[in-house]
Amino acid sequence: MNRKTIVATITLLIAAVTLSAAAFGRSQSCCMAKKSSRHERARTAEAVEQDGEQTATVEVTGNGFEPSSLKLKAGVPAKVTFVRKTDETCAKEVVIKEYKIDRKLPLNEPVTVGFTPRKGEFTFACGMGMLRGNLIVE
Ligand SMILES: [Cu+2]
Repeated sequence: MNRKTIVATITLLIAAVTLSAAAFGRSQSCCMAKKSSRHERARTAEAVEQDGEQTATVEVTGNGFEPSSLKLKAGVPAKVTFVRKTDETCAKEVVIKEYKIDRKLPLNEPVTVGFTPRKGEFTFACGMGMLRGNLIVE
């Protein structure tokens, strides 16, 4: 083996190690992302209150509505923004029957619905009521 071959071999080895390390890192973070989204799904989110209104965002993903449970304050005008992030879902619209809300959710287009919640528990759901989430109003 001449010097050039040795240098080329070492360079290749370093490249291979770097690539596999990068791939490992990616698979690690992908795994963690999955874990955290599963965690997210079980989570109850709370609306943020500011300037006399409360706002929150709910995403439609492959897991359904995330978060699947949303806490709101009674009597404070609410703006809840729904964003559908996937085509692999039947939740292409959102229905909140008690507040007469029925809106189409175009892919990746935020749709904000406004209503003033009253105390109680309500459901937001897809058009057929298969995928659903809860509004907890206190
Ligand atoms: Cu559905």
